[in-house]
Amino acid sequence: MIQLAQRIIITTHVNADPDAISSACVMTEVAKSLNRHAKTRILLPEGVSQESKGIYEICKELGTHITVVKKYSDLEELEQKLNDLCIVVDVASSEQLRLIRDYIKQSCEHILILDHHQYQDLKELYTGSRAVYIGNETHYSSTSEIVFLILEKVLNRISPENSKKLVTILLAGVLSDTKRFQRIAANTFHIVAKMIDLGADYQTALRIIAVEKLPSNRIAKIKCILRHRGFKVRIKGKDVYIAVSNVGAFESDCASSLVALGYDMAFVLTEDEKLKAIRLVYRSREDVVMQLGIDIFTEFIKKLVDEFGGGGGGHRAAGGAILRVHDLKGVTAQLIKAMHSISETGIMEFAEERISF
Ligand SMILES: [Mn+2]
Repeated sequence: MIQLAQRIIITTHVNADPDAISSACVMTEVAKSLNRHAKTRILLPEGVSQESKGIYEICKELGTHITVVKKYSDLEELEQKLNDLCIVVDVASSEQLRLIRDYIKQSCEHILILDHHQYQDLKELYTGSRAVYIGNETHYSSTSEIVFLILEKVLNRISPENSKKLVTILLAGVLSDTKRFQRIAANTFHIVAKMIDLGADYQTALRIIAVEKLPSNRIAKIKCILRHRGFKVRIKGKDVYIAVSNVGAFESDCASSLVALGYDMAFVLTEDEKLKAIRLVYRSREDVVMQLGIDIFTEFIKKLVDEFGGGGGGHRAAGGAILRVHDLKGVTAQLIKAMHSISETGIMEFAEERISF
């Protein structure tokens, strides 16, 4: 099919993650190695995720034609001709094609679907027996593994230098989808070993998907830790550690850092100058909240919303609110009051001396 095609489209889900972009990029090279004459291009609905930027650059360096579709008019640059073949990778539901969903439905004569998700809804693509599916969620933990097995067959047609790049980005795709091998399928390690044998560079793969946090994010977290107050309360006979802090931005990273530090719950306040209000986020250890059988939203957030106005949302263990008051002290005082009312033995605040010079 690839050999006979004149126009080939390769596409994936919105906000392509490393597994999606690597699979699309490698399938493009597979198609090009089999058919130099076809017009082969990648269509990306809405672009790529932060983690995928490095892979996107490598893919561009390989000379791949990539069109990012952010609005319908971006599709106009494609001639209104039929595509002989569309290869849809890492897509579990046609909804995930977002803006290009109709284009794929209408312009593709044949569709090859490569995917590893357990639950799929791709009925729309199968009309008139034009679609073929390759994948199996118990065998493969990522689409990159499936694509690797296809790439292997044509490696003799690709330069050794490019082969190494392609297997490395596929390895990055596997690393990302398995959360660095925390969840794998039957064939994952076998395929990864073959990738390494063929020149995949593990360190490079790890590095290209590492997201560099902005320096401002780091500063926000440091301020959050320096400003925080720590409390111990007693709920259902158990000691529970609660942190309260405030920061100008990155409040959810701040709250997660406090939980990572050892607190069971963290509340972080931010003054919103535009809204003249206080934004609040809360994060907690899911296991502790479950054990205690409490709901942070009802025990804390709802009380604050009743007091100050505003609204909030989230789950029993994580969420946020906007409070219609421009008063950090007032909100903090109210939070401490809520701790008092939930605690069986009053509250204890941690206090440590600082070394003074
Ligand atoms: Mn995937």
